[in-house]
Amino acid sequence: MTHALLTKLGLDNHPRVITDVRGDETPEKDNVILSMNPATGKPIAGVTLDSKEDYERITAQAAEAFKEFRKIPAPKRGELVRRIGNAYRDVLEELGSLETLEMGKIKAEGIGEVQETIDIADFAVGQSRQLWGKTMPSERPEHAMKEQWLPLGPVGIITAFNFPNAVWGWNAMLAAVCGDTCVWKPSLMAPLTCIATNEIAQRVASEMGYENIFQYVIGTDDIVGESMINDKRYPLISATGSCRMGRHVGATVAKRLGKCLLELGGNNAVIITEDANLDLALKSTVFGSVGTAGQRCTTSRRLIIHESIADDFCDKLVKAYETVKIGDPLEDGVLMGPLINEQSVQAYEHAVKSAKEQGATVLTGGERITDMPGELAGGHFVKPTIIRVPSSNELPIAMEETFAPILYVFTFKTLEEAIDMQNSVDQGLSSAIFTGASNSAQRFLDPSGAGSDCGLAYVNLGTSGAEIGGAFGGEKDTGGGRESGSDAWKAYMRRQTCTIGFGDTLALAQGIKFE
Ligand code: UN1
Repeated sequence: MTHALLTKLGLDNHPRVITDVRGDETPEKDNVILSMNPATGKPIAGVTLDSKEDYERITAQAAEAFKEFRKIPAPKRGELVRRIGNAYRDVLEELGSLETLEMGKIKAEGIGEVQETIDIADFAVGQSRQLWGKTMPSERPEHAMKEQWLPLGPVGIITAFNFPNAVWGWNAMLAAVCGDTCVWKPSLMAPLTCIATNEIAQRVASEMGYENIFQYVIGTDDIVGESMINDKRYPLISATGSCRMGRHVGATVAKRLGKCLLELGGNNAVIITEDANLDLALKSTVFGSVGTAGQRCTTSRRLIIHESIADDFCDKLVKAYETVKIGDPLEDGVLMGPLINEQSVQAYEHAVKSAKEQGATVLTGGERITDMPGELAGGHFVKPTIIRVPSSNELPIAMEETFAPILYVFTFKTLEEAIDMQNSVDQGLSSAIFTGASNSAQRFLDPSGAGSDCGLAYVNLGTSGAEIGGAFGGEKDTGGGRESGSDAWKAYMRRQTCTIGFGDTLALAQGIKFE
């Protein structure tokens, strides 16, 4: 299975990929990392790391290629992206399965993620004919004003392990129609998905005669990451990851006055009012908190439920959690795979322990799974967990984002209190309300800004699973960036205001006379 997948995706004979890895042995080279299967703890393949010199070469190539690529008409760049989207359609299942193998999300979600890249490719094709600027009336006679959007330069794209394909897609598909070249620094936990994804895009680009449009650098934060964020040749760094990482990237890029697009952590809550469709709320909450084993930035981490329905809803939720099939993420019917690695399991255990010490009650889960059968015994499996917060509604650990399937349950009396609780964390990515009352829904979306303070706000839907058509991202410690749909394309271009005189008389703005 693994070998056939690697072959189909062109990774079996790839110069960067070493497929004859056995056991836990690191290949005999210090510039090689192992891509591990989190469901078994066994290596899938080795990948050679880029050095500082490789980084320099790749960046120089991206800068050089940009000079020509920007001259290609935008709709023609759209044609490139259209062909890339189709190339992903051809390997939808294989690429989705590779993700599953490498980072452990279930196959349906792996395929769903590649679909998200295809969707953004389709979106970007249309966008390539709509890189619109405005015209505005000049205050001077015989003058015209307009703004135009111009290609920006090479874009540095830093991605996390949890969305190893689509987050690059959000950036790269738009960047390409905008006329930018891309250099991708993937997570060292998902290098194979990066190589397979990028090779397809660049193969299609090469077929159209465009070289070095899509490149990647696989390396450590110290060598590759630091070089990239400090490098003026990247006018834009788009980075996805933890708030800690984002603070460092943001400060470093700001120091050189570059642009940053940050998509960082979330601590997303679901509010459920007493008049909500509870069946819908239940199903959505299970997907939102257990999907991707709690490793989405949009995962539901807090449930804020009206006190009158809390006990009953928790009973049902516990029952639903206990039916979630945990196992090999490639197997049909499995709903939850492993966490990415042992550190994540430890972070999960630490959060559960802290919650108990802080007075909370574990309603279900709370421990790693030690009796997985066969090969899965070496995997990083944990039980999806529901933790009931003490009636004081105080639980410091719940203010932190733990990248694991832990849902903390809070209760409220008034909607105002619920919205305050929802907004009381440092992050501001995603939020949701389940309610049957239109007034409550509208108060959650209050146009004065007094409702949810997040970048994403859902009504009668869970916190995860955004469509690509909207702008994706969040406020506060989530970093403020917006990716994918709406007008997120503007981040990948520079704006120029053009004022054109077409008469023979000098006219100064603000009516200034200078004679
Ligand atoms: C992420 O977890 O970094 O809204 C991205 C969602 C997905 C994207 C998640 N469309 O859950």
